Amino acid sequence: MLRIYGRMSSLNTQKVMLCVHELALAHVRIDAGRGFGVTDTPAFLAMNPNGLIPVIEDAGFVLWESNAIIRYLAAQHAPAGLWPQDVKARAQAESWMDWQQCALMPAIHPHLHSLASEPARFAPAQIEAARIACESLIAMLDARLALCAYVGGETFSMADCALLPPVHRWLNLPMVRASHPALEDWYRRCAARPAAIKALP
Ligand SMILES: N[C@@H](CCC(=O)N[C@@H](CS)C(=O)NCC(=O)O)C(=O)O
Repeated sequence: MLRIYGRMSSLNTQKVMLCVHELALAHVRIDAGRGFGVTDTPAFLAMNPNGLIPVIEDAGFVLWESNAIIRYLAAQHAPAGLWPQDVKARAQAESWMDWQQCALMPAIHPHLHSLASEPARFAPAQIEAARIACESLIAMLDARLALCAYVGGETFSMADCALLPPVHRWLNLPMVRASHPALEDWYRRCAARPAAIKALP
């Protein structure tokens, strides 16, 4: 059976669990990371030398990096659903997934830590710079969602699995944000899906 290592408070684990629940996959999730430990054990480091979650093990096949895991599960279990069949549609979904990792996450990171878990880690100027960067990135996603119903196109895809958890965090941070109607509509539709209700505590 598919095994997922990761604590549910981890955004990257939430992305994978959203995909797992969308696909209704039989699975076992093992709490790991932060207070749960596990990630510094030789057995875990043999699976992921980075010592980070999430990691999956699927009949002996081990994979780390949340977006790689989402791609793998979508390609294997939903070739016409979460994994768009059309090569151009798939490439567009993938470009937004890479954007989530390379652009959105670095910008949102100081907010998640300073407002949620580690108040002293970032200086006020860094937080303000991150807020401005996030607003501009979120505006880009809003413009995309004004053109199509979901991040990858007209249907829910693996790109939505990668984007929903960070947007969920952003929209629930206790701070003033600009209004983004298309993004907020997409968020409401996606967050109401049964898989999202399970994956986003
Ligand atoms: N790029 C990696 C990032 C993985 C990552 O930073 N995971 C965090 C949790 S979201 C982690 O393992 N933190 C240490 C811990 O929880 O012990 C991915 O997308 O999977």
